[in-house]
Amino acid sequence: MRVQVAIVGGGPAGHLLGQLLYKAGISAIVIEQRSQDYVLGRIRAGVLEQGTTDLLDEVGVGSRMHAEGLVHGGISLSFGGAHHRIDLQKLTGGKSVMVYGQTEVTRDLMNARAAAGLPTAYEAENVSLHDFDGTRPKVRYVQHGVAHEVECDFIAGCDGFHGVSRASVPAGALKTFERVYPFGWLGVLSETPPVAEELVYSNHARGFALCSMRSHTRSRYYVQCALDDKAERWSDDAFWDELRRRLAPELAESLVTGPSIEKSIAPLRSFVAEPMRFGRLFLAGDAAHIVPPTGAKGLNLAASDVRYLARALVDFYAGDETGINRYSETCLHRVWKAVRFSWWFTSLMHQFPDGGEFGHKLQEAELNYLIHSPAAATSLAENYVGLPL
Ligand code: RFL
Ligand code: PHB
Repeated sequence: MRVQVAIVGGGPAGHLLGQLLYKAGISAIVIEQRSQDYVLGRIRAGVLEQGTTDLLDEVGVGSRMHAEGLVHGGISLSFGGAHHRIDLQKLTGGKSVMVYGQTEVTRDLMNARAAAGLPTAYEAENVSLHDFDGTRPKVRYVQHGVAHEVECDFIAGCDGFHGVSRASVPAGALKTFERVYPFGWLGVLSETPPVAEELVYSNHARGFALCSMRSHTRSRYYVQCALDDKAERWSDDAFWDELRRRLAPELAESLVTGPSIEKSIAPLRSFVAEPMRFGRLFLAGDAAHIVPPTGAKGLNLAASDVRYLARALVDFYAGDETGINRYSETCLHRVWKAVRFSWWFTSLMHQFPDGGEFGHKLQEAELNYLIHSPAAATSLAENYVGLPL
């Protein structure tokens, strides 16, 4: 098989790139190691920046998001027994975020891809990348026991943090930057109405908690947990008790609980690989960088990477190589700002083993500063809704 672009990884980055290229008349295949159901079973992001929703509109998959997604003009910060609203809309000149699950974004993109009859290889095993230091790269894989080879002009490595793409770059050609946080997030999805109309980020002496949602009847909650904790160790009741303890009393009292539909633990990490291009291989999304979920930036960064990449490839086929040559630099400029924001928000909201009383007092002072100073709140708000592309 021959295509212009072989996309390795069929998560949100890979599928969104596939749709952008399709709209631009560039041929591509998406090669995904898991089944479609497995990819859609992973519960992850929930908050989309306007730049991301604009992109989904641009590729023609925005209608269900606009019908079912929830537009939020604010978030709350909870600490010291009370919660305080940050008015994102007022502070950013009218911007808001869209609460719509990553699973749904991916489902909409997969459906559009299938409806257009575009090639996708699910359950691709032993995916390997070849000759991307020249002009005729290849991707090989085995699907249902049959070996395949795809010849292409470019490979887009959209296969996440543990994928094969970044690992295929020769040692020494990439520099990596990493911070692993000394805790994780235990997340629960439940068919219960959300405790508040908007998201609540809570700093509590027992640890961070986040109240999020997928709809008016489906909630997503997280509590900070130890790195070596196991989701199986948490009964639903133990989770709800712990969450309640970490919320301001007024919220805790109105929390509606129910059986969990999903329960999992995610570690928190900041990671960047530079550059994001090696020859004809381009890394995008979690394959190139990871941010802790506190700022809700991971999926949005994946979307901005593939937006830059799609535009660069369109320019390349029109005879202009500037975009592909600047791809890494352009992405990293935005990536590092999101890395900074996610690190800052994580540092502000979590309990650190070595934080001590001094650390906690500093967090309290900064939270008070945030809710009383429009300048400080504006900095949070403009990062939360998404910095300009
Ligand atoms: P993904 O989603 O990991 O998809 C990569 C795909 O590649 C496949 N793959 C391979 N395919 C072929 N060959 C191989 N060798 C392969 N190896 C892997 C995988 O099966 C997978 O299908 O990366 P992508 O597309 O870059 O998307 C990134 C986002 O998933 C991620 O950044 C976000 O989920 C992060 N994140 C959040 N981001 C937000 O913008 N807003 C949020 O509110 C938000 N909340 C979160 C989050 C991540 C979380 N976890 C679990 C880390 C909340 C959580 C708890
Ligand atoms: C989520 O709904 O899963 C979510 C929302 C906001 C975050 C992280 C995760 O910052």
